Order: sequence, then structure tokens, then C-alpha cells
Amino acid sequence: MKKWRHTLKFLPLFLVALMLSGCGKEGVSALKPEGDVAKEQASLMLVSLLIMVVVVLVVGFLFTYAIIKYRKRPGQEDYIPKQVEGNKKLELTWTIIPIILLCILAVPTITKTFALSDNNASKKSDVLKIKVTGHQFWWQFDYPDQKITTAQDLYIPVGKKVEFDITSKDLIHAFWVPALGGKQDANPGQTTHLWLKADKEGTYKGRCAELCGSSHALMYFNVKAVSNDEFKNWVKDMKAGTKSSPNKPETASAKQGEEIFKNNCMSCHAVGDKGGQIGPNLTNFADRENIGGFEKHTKGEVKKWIKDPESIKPGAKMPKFDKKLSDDQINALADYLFTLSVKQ
Ligand code: HEC
Ligand SMILES: [Cu+2]
Repeated sequence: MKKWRHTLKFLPLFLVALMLSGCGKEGVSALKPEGDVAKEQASLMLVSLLIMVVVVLVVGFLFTYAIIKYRKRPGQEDYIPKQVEGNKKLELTWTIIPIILLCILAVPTITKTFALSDNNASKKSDVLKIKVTGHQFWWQFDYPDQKITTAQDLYIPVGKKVEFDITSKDLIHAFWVPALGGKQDANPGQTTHLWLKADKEGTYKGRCAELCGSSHALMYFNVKAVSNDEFKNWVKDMKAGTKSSPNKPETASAKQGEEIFKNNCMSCHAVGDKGGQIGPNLTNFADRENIGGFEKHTKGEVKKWIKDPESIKPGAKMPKFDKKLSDDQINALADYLFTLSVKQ
């Protein structure tokens, strides 16, 4: 009893650990599927889990039964039971049962693996193609047929098959949207493929699933699944925003911010069709859900970001501007960045 009490002391700790294991970014769960691929994968996991649970229960029962029934009893200290080896029936039984279980598992696993990796060969009109490029520590999304480039927020239409061609600019990342299924390596100099489909409108959290440096765990992005019409409108607005600068800055401060942006930021960031490709394309920055894929999307946070990106995202490949620009200049920049909306 004393020993038990000792173990019981750790019970609360164990329960807390168990509860915390369910924590994490909202929507990052492969067990809450919201699309065809994710549903098939979740059902595969359930089948395997079910078989494993049955095995554990049966083996556990036999094990407990055996240790209770054949335990050493007082007065039998020297007793050695009859030794049995090579019972053909038993040996066959416990060899054949696992083989049958593995066959049951193999059928759905193999068929679904092939069906789900059906590698981006669909007819052009039935699917949306998106090129995904992983960077330390952000995601670039190009829509080759629509001629649109964006970052951090990935727009897809609900109910349509989306085929991704995935690559990386620097080292190995992995593209993963748990609620929609998948997980695919993003390798430099190589293109990998994945397709996904969202059933329901909503924003799903995506993330990098391959350790890629200090901010690997912050390499989040948002998947915005919208209706077909909304998607068409977004494409139209993005195209218009890419040709001309998006909404023109109107206030004096935002206009000043635009000048500062041209002189300090354009070498890395594009707005519309002008600017560099080293950092995220900011054409629709004001429409984003987050800064850097996870931070609150407010002017205050943007100012902090410009002053010292690494204070928000350690290892971020953007220089600090706290010494180069004054507070007024950074205010103006923030005002300008928040005019970068393509929404009409
Ligand atoms: C040397 C290249 C470089 C320069 C110059 C640069 N940036 Fe960046 N910027 C980046 C990179 C790279 C990222 C992505 C960092 C990450 O998320 O890991 C970034 C991210 C950002 C983001 C977050 C974008 C998003 O959607 O999450 C903002 C806002 C931003 N930069 C604004 C600016 C402003 C304003 C300036 C000029 C004062 C500037 N940047 C200058 C490289 C640069
Ligand atoms: Cu990564």
C-alpha cells in the first residue's frame, strides 16, 4: 500500500502532462480532418489504432491471466511445472494471427497511399496549381496560371483539388496543413508534389514539419479556404494590385512611408510588380491574418518587427532598422504597410 501511495503522488503530474499534450496552435491537429485527404488519413490512423487496441487488450488479458493463475504459491518454492516446448498448434496460431492482422492493415494502407499520392497529373481545368517555396522562416506561394505571388496566407477555393509543387530556397523544410492532410518535404533544387482539398470555408493553420533552424517552430502559415466566388474575386483583386500599386496611400504619413519603403525595403520586398524577392511579397500585407505567420497583425507589432525582427522571430533573415530609421519614420512605414490591401 505504501508503494502505491508513492506512485499516486505523481498522478496529478501525469494528468497535467496528459492535458498539456493536447495543447498547441489552434487548428493544428491531424485528428480533426477538414478535407478529403485528411479524412482518409485519419481513417487509416483509426483502423491501425483499432487493431492495435484489440491486440493490446487480448495480449494484456492473457498475460494477466497467466501471471495470476500460475503465480508461485506458499509451499511450492521448489516446484517446477511441466516444461512444454514446440507446441505446433500454439506456434502456428501466434504466427498466423499477426500475419492476418498485417494483411488487413496492408490493404487500405497501400490502396490509400497510392490514391493520395496521385501525383499532380490532373487536367488543368479541374485543379488549381500552386507552387510552394519554403524559406527560412516563411512561405512563398506562386499561382502560375493566375500569375500571382503572395506569402504567409495561402488562398484556396473550397471543394476544389489543389495541387502543390513544393520546393525550397535554402534548406529542407516540410509543408504541412494538419487539418487538410499531407506533409511533404520541401527540398532545395527539387520539386515534390502533394494535393489537398478543403471541405469547409475557414482558416487552417499550416506549419513547417522539418527542423530548419532557430525559428522552425514559428514557421507557421495560414490556409484561407474561401468560396469559389470569393476566390475568383481575390484573384482579380490580386492581379489588379500587382499591376498597379494596391490601394494608394492617402495620408501624408502613409505617403512618407511609401518613400521610406522604396529606399530601404524594396531591395528585398515586392509590392505590386516592383521590388525584390528575398523577403515575402507584401502586395496584400494589410489583408494578412498575422505577421510572420503567427504574430498579432497590428501596427504596434509591425513597428516592433521593423525595429528588430529577431525580437519576434529569432534568426529571421531581415536586418534591424532600429538604428537606421527614426521612430517617426517607422510610424510612417507602419501606416504605409497598412494601406497595402487589395480588397476593393
Ligand atoms: C535583406 C532583406 C530585407 C530587407 C532590406 C527588409 N526585409 Fe522585411 N523581411 C525580410 C525577410 C527575409 C522576411 C521574412 C522573415 C520571416 O518571416 O522569417 C521579412 C519580413 C517582413 C515583414 C513580415 C511580412 C509578413 O507578411 O509576415 C514585414 C512587415 C517586413 N519584412 C517589412 C519590412 C520593411 C518595412 C522593411 C524596410 C524598412 C524591410 N522589411 C526590409 C527581408 C528583408
Ligand atoms: Cu522550415
